[in-house]
Amino acid sequence: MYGPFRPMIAVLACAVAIPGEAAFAHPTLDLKSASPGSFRAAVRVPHGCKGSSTVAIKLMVPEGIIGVKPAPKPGWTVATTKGAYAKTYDHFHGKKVSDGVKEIVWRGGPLLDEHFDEFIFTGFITSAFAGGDTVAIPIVQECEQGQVSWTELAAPGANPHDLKHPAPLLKITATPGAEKPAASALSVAKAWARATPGGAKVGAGYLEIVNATASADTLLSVVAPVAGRTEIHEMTHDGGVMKMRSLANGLDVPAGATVSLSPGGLHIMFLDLKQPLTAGQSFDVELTFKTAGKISVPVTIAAIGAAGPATPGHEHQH
Ligand SMILES: [Cu+2]
Repeated sequence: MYGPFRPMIAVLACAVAIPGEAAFAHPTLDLKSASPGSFRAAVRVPHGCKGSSTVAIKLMVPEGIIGVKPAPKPGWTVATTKGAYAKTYDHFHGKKVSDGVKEIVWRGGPLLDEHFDEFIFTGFITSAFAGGDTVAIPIVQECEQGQVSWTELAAPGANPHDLKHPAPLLKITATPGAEKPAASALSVAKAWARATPGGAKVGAGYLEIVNATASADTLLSVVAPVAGRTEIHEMTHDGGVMKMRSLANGLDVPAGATVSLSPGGLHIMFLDLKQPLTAGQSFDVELTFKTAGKISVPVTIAAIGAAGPATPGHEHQH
């Protein structure tokens, strides 16, 4: 019955799909990540400008990347523009560098829309970048008809896939040698809990997480032998009422940040207590972090209603 209409529908679907696909393919780097130091990358140009052939690729060198050199390319001329950097950087062997290539233009082709090509360059990632950073390398694509500026950057927290003309990105990973000492610099301190009245099945604990590393970490879970199970809770306002909410995906600890769990805010919830928490005693908890792994700390138990951990000078009990 509706057989004859089928090819028609298929053709329409294709016509709609093609511009959509074209919008999603954009210039990228073949190199996805690099640690500070030398690198080699190629800009991949997947298509022209709305069907028009590419005749030039202009690459803007981001501040903090120095010593950039383009590779010559058969059928293309290559020109560089040099200038002063915003600051002086350390290159190899303590050599100071304050100027260099800031722009590369490959001109030639034409590179047809149905072909792709790569434009190679090398450079040096300075200590202006650390592991966890992302560097955008803006590209302007010039065609026989029109041009496209691949220079858009996602706002913090936004999805880069929502951008129409995103700049190619390079992820910076930590220098292999620097990774170890940095990773061990996540520490947990000042862990304490409030004593519980007899028969209570829940208690709360507090502590401080100091992340002195260059990368974000996440507290995934806490295990305490005194409790049947343990959760990480946050306090939220809900129509003027404070409510507790379990952080099912863990607690984020940004790079360089100190996250404090304290009364009225973030806390560790001890559920199904096997024994009352008695002031003056202590117990161990084991925290598991995504990157730092397992860290065990002693938790001292302060009086019911205490605002903070008991300090030795204020204890006048026997
Ligand atoms: Cu709670």
